Amino acid sequence: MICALLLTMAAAPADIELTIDPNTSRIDVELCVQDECDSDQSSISGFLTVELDCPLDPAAVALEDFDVVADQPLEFHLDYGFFGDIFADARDLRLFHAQPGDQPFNPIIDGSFTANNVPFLKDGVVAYLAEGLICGILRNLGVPCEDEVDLGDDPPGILDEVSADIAIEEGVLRISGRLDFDEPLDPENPELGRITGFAIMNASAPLPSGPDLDGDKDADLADMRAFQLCFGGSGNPPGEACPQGVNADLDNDDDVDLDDYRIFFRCFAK
Ligand SMILES: [Ca+2]
Ligand SMILES: [Ca+2]
Ligand SMILES: [Ca+2]
Ligand SMILES: [Ca+2]
Repeated sequence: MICALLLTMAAAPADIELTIDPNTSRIDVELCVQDECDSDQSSISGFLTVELDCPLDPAAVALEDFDVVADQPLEFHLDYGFFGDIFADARDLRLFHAQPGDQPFNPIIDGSFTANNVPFLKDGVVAYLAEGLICGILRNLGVPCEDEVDLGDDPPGILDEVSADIAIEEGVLRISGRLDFDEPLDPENPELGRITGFAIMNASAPLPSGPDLDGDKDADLADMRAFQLCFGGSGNPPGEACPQGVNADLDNDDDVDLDDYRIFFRCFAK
Protein backbone atom coordinates (compact mmCIF):
# COMPACT_ATOMS: atom_id res chain seq x y z
CA MET A 1 0.00 0.00 0.00
CA ILE A 2 2.71 2.48 1.01
CA CYS A 3 4.77 1.28 -1.96
CA ALA A 4 1.88 1.97 -4.34
CA LEU A 5 1.43 5.41 -2.81
CA LEU A 6 5.13 6.22 -3.22
CA LEU A 7 5.04 5.07 -6.85
CA THR A 8 2.05 7.31 -7.50
CA MET A 9 3.85 10.23 -5.89
CA ALA A 10 7.03 9.53 -7.84
CA ALA A 11 5.02 9.85 -11.06
CA ALA A 12 3.49 13.18 -9.99
CA PRO A 13 4.01 15.49 -12.94
CA ALA A 14 5.11 19.11 -12.89
CA ASP A 15 1.58 20.43 -13.20
CA ILE A 16 0.67 24.10 -13.52
CA GLU A 17 -2.78 25.19 -12.34
CA LEU A 18 -4.16 28.20 -14.22
CA THR A 19 -6.95 30.32 -12.72
CA ILE A 20 -9.81 31.31 -15.03
CA ASP A 21 -10.46 35.08 -15.02
CA PRO A 22 -14.24 35.62 -14.56
CA ASN A 23 -13.89 39.24 -15.77
CA THR A 24 -12.97 38.11 -19.29
CA SER A 25 -14.52 34.62 -19.40
CA ARG A 26 -18.17 33.86 -20.06
CA ILE A 27 -20.76 31.47 -21.38
CA ASP A 28 -23.45 32.68 -23.76
CA VAL A 29 -26.44 30.38 -24.35
CA GLU A 30 -29.45 30.60 -26.66
CA LEU A 31 -32.43 28.34 -26.01
CA CYS A 32 -34.91 27.73 -28.84
CA VAL A 33 -38.13 25.72 -28.47
CA GLN A 34 -40.61 25.52 -31.35
CA ASP A 35 -39.01 28.51 -33.17
CA GLU A 36 -39.13 30.83 -30.14
CA CYS A 37 -35.73 31.77 -28.68
CA ASP A 38 -34.19 33.59 -25.71
CA SER A 39 -30.59 33.96 -24.60
CA ASP A 40 -28.69 34.61 -21.38
CA GLN A 41 -25.07 34.71 -20.26
CA SER A 42 -22.93 34.34 -17.17
CA SER A 43 -19.32 34.87 -16.25
CA ILE A 44 -17.40 31.63 -15.72
CA SER A 45 -14.67 30.77 -13.25
CA GLY A 46 -12.61 27.77 -12.18
CA PHE A 47 -9.25 26.35 -13.19
CA LEU A 48 -7.40 24.25 -15.71
CA THR A 49 -4.27 22.22 -15.12
CA VAL A 50 -1.60 21.64 -17.75
CA GLU A 51 1.87 20.15 -17.99
CA LEU A 52 4.45 21.72 -20.31
CA ASP A 53 7.23 19.63 -21.84
CA CYS A 54 9.66 22.43 -20.91
CA PRO A 55 8.38 25.49 -19.00
CA LEU A 56 11.22 27.69 -20.33
CA ASP A 57 10.30 27.19 -23.96
CA PRO A 58 7.31 24.86 -24.35
CA ALA A 59 6.84 22.93 -27.60
CA ALA A 60 4.04 20.71 -26.26
CA VAL A 61 1.32 20.89 -23.63
CA ALA A 62 -0.87 18.27 -21.93
CA LEU A 63 -4.37 19.26 -20.74
CA GLU A 64 -4.55 17.33 -17.47
CA ASP A 65 -7.63 18.70 -15.75
CA PHE A 66 -10.25 21.44 -15.84
CA ASP A 67 -13.22 22.46 -13.73
CA VAL A 68 -15.37 25.33 -14.99
CA VAL A 69 -18.52 26.76 -13.38
CA ALA A 70 -21.06 29.37 -14.48
CA ASP A 71 -21.14 32.02 -11.74
CA GLN A 72 -24.81 32.98 -12.22
CA PRO A 73 -27.90 30.96 -13.13
CA LEU A 74 -29.04 31.24 -16.76
CA GLU A 75 -32.69 32.26 -17.12
CA PHE A 76 -34.88 32.09 -20.22
CA HIS A 77 -38.38 33.30 -21.04
CA LEU A 78 -39.86 32.08 -24.33
CA ASP A 79 -42.92 34.19 -25.15
CA TYR A 80 -45.44 32.55 -27.53
CA GLY A 81 -47.98 35.38 -27.16
CA PHE A 82 -51.48 33.92 -27.37
CA PHE A 83 -49.98 30.40 -27.11
CA GLY A 84 -48.45 30.95 -23.69
CA ASP A 85 -44.94 30.96 -22.19
CA ILE A 86 -42.02 28.71 -21.31
CA PHE A 87 -39.86 29.67 -18.35
CA ALA A 88 -36.56 27.82 -18.00
CA ASP A 89 -33.45 28.15 -15.87
CA ALA A 90 -30.12 26.39 -15.53
CA ARG A 91 -28.44 26.53 -12.12
CA ASP A 92 -25.02 25.53 -10.79
CA LEU A 93 -23.75 24.67 -14.27
CA ARG A 94 -20.39 22.94 -14.15
CA LEU A 95 -18.17 21.20 -16.73
CA PHE A 96 -15.16 19.19 -15.56
CA HIS A 97 -12.64 16.60 -16.71
CA ALA A 98 -13.91 13.03 -16.36
CA GLN A 99 -10.43 11.44 -16.07
CA PRO A 100 -7.99 14.03 -14.71
CA GLY A 101 -4.30 13.12 -14.48
CA ASP A 102 -1.46 12.42 -16.90
CA GLN A 103 -2.53 13.07 -20.50
CA PRO A 104 -0.71 12.95 -23.84
CA PHE A 105 1.31 15.99 -24.94
CA ASN A 106 -0.11 18.03 -27.83
CA PRO A 107 2.29 20.02 -30.03
CA ILE A 108 2.12 23.83 -29.82
CA ILE A 109 1.87 25.15 -33.39
CA ASP A 110 1.81 28.91 -34.07
CA GLY A 111 0.89 29.65 -30.46
CA SER A 112 -1.99 27.21 -30.12
CA PHE A 113 -2.67 23.55 -29.41
CA THR A 114 -5.50 21.05 -29.83
CA ALA A 115 -6.40 18.25 -27.42
CA ASN A 116 -8.56 15.47 -28.86
CA ASN A 117 -11.15 13.15 -27.29
CA VAL A 118 -11.28 14.92 -23.92
CA PRO A 119 -13.76 13.14 -21.57
CA PHE A 120 -15.97 15.44 -19.50
CA LEU A 121 -18.76 15.38 -16.94
CA LYS A 122 -21.48 17.95 -16.37
CA ASP A 123 -23.33 19.06 -13.30
CA GLY A 124 -26.19 21.44 -12.57
CA VAL A 125 -29.98 21.49 -12.65
CA VAL A 126 -32.14 22.56 -15.58
CA ALA A 127 -35.80 23.26 -14.80
CA TYR A 128 -38.65 24.53 -16.99
CA LEU A 129 -42.38 25.24 -16.91
CA ALA A 130 -44.66 25.60 -19.94
CA GLU A 131 -47.91 27.53 -19.48
CA GLY A 132 -50.89 27.91 -21.83
CA LEU A 133 -51.41 26.28 -25.23
CA ILE A 134 -47.66 25.65 -25.71
CA CYS A 135 -48.02 23.09 -22.93
CA GLY A 136 -50.41 21.04 -25.13
CA ILE A 137 -47.99 21.37 -28.08
CA LEU A 138 -45.16 19.97 -25.93
CA ARG A 139 -47.40 17.12 -24.71
CA ASN A 140 -48.13 16.18 -28.33
CA LEU A 141 -44.35 15.86 -28.80
CA GLY A 142 -44.22 13.54 -25.78
CA VAL A 143 -42.60 16.20 -23.56
CA PRO A 144 -44.00 17.04 -20.08
CA CYS A 145 -45.06 20.65 -19.39
CA GLU A 146 -42.87 20.89 -16.31
CA ASP A 147 -39.67 19.07 -15.53
CA GLU A 148 -36.37 19.27 -13.69
CA VAL A 149 -33.26 17.57 -15.08
CA ASP A 150 -30.12 16.87 -13.07
CA LEU A 151 -27.21 17.12 -15.53
CA GLY A 152 -25.06 15.20 -13.04
CA ASP A 153 -27.01 12.06 -13.97
CA ASP A 154 -25.66 12.15 -17.53
CA PRO A 155 -22.88 9.72 -18.48
CA PRO A 156 -19.47 11.21 -19.43
CA GLY A 157 -19.31 12.94 -22.80
CA ILE A 158 -16.37 13.45 -25.17
CA LEU A 159 -15.12 16.78 -26.52
CA ASP A 160 -13.77 15.75 -29.94
CA GLU A 161 -11.47 18.76 -30.21
CA VAL A 162 -10.44 21.39 -27.65
CA SER A 163 -8.28 24.16 -29.14
CA ALA A 164 -6.69 27.01 -27.21
CA ASP A 165 -4.05 29.71 -27.60
CA ILE A 166 -1.05 29.51 -25.31
CA ALA A 167 1.50 32.23 -24.59
CA ILE A 168 4.13 33.19 -22.05
CA GLU A 169 4.42 36.91 -21.25
CA GLU A 170 6.74 38.25 -18.55
CA GLY A 171 6.79 35.05 -16.55
CA VAL A 172 3.02 34.44 -16.79
CA LEU A 173 1.53 31.49 -18.66
CA ARG A 174 -1.72 32.40 -20.44
CA ILE A 175 -4.19 30.03 -22.08
CA SER A 176 -7.32 31.26 -23.82
CA GLY A 177 -9.88 29.36 -25.80
CA ARG A 178 -13.38 29.28 -27.18
CA LEU A 179 -15.82 26.38 -27.28
CA ASP A 180 -18.92 26.48 -29.52
CA PHE A 181 -21.87 24.18 -29.00
CA ASP A 182 -25.12 23.40 -30.85
CA GLU A 183 -27.16 20.49 -29.51
CA PRO A 184 -30.75 19.31 -29.83
CA LEU A 185 -32.64 19.61 -26.52
CA ASP A 186 -33.71 16.01 -26.88
CA PRO A 187 -31.75 13.85 -29.37
CA GLU A 188 -34.79 11.59 -29.80
CA ASN A 189 -37.01 14.61 -30.45
CA PRO A 190 -34.91 16.89 -32.71
CA GLU A 191 -37.87 19.08 -33.82
CA LEU A 192 -38.46 20.16 -30.19
CA GLY A 193 -35.67 22.74 -30.15
CA ARG A 194 -31.95 23.42 -29.74
CA ILE A 195 -29.47 24.84 -27.29
CA THR A 196 -26.62 26.77 -28.94
CA GLY A 197 -23.89 29.11 -27.83
CA PHE A 198 -20.28 29.45 -26.87
CA ALA A 199 -17.93 29.73 -23.93
CA ILE A 200 -14.89 32.03 -23.90
CA MET A 201 -12.16 31.30 -21.35
CA ASN A 202 -9.01 33.17 -20.33
CA ALA A 203 -6.76 31.59 -17.71
CA SER A 204 -3.31 32.39 -16.34
CA ALA A 205 -0.70 31.30 -13.79
CA PRO A 206 2.81 32.39 -12.82
CA LEU A 207 5.24 30.21 -14.73
CA PRO A 208 7.47 28.05 -12.50
CA SER A 209 11.16 28.60 -13.14
CA GLY A 210 11.52 24.82 -13.48
CA PRO A 211 14.84 23.62 -14.86
CA ASP A 212 16.41 27.10 -14.86
CA LEU A 213 18.15 26.52 -11.52
CA ASP A 214 20.39 29.62 -11.60
CA GLY A 215 17.69 32.04 -12.77
CA ASP A 216 19.27 33.22 -16.04
CA LYS A 217 16.41 31.98 -18.25
CA ASP A 218 18.08 28.92 -19.75
CA ALA A 219 18.81 25.32 -18.82
CA ASP A 220 22.47 24.87 -19.70
CA LEU A 221 25.60 23.21 -18.28
CA ALA A 222 25.64 25.55 -15.28
CA ASP A 223 22.12 24.39 -14.37
CA MET A 224 23.14 20.77 -15.01
CA ARG A 225 26.01 21.11 -12.49
CA ALA A 226 23.60 22.56 -9.90
CA PHE A 227 21.17 19.72 -10.59
CA GLN A 228 23.89 17.11 -10.00
CA LEU A 229 24.80 18.74 -6.66
CA CYS A 230 21.15 18.57 -5.59
CA PHE A 231 20.52 14.99 -6.75
CA GLY A 232 19.63 12.84 -3.72
CA GLY A 233 17.60 9.99 -5.21
CA SER A 234 13.97 8.95 -4.82
CA GLY A 235 12.46 9.60 -1.38
CA ASN A 236 15.66 11.24 -0.02
CA PRO A 237 16.24 14.88 0.88
CA PRO A 238 18.19 16.88 -1.76
CA GLY A 239 21.98 16.31 -1.85
CA GLU A 240 23.97 18.05 0.91
CA ALA A 241 26.02 19.99 -1.63
CA CYS A 242 22.88 21.54 -3.15
CA PRO A 243 23.50 25.31 -3.39
CA GLN A 244 21.42 27.48 -1.06
CA GLY A 245 18.14 28.62 -2.62
CA VAL A 246 18.28 26.18 -5.54
CA ASN A 247 15.12 24.10 -5.98
CA ALA A 248 15.77 21.09 -8.22
CA ASP A 249 12.64 19.24 -7.05
CA LEU A 250 10.84 19.87 -10.34
CA ASP A 251 7.84 17.60 -9.72
CA ASN A 252 7.19 18.90 -6.19
CA ASP A 253 7.42 15.58 -4.34
CA ASP A 254 10.20 16.59 -1.89
CA ASP A 255 13.09 14.75 -3.52
CA VAL A 256 15.50 15.24 -6.42
CA ASP A 257 15.51 12.01 -8.38
CA LEU A 258 15.34 10.57 -11.89
CA ASP A 259 11.78 11.89 -12.41
CA ASP A 260 13.09 15.41 -11.80
CA TYR A 261 16.02 14.68 -14.11
CA ARG A 262 13.62 13.72 -16.91
CA ILE A 263 11.84 17.08 -16.55
CA PHE A 264 15.20 18.87 -16.41
CA PHE A 265 16.46 17.06 -19.50
CA ARG A 266 13.44 18.08 -21.62
CA CYS A 267 14.67 21.67 -21.30
CA PHE A 268 18.40 20.88 -21.35
CA ALA A 269 18.07 18.95 -24.62
CA LYS A 270 16.54 21.93 -26.43
CA1 LIG B 1 10.50 11.64 -6.68
CA1 LIG C 1 20.01 28.72 -16.20
CA1 LIG D 1 23.07 29.90 -18.32
CA1 LIG E 1 11.07 15.37 -7.10
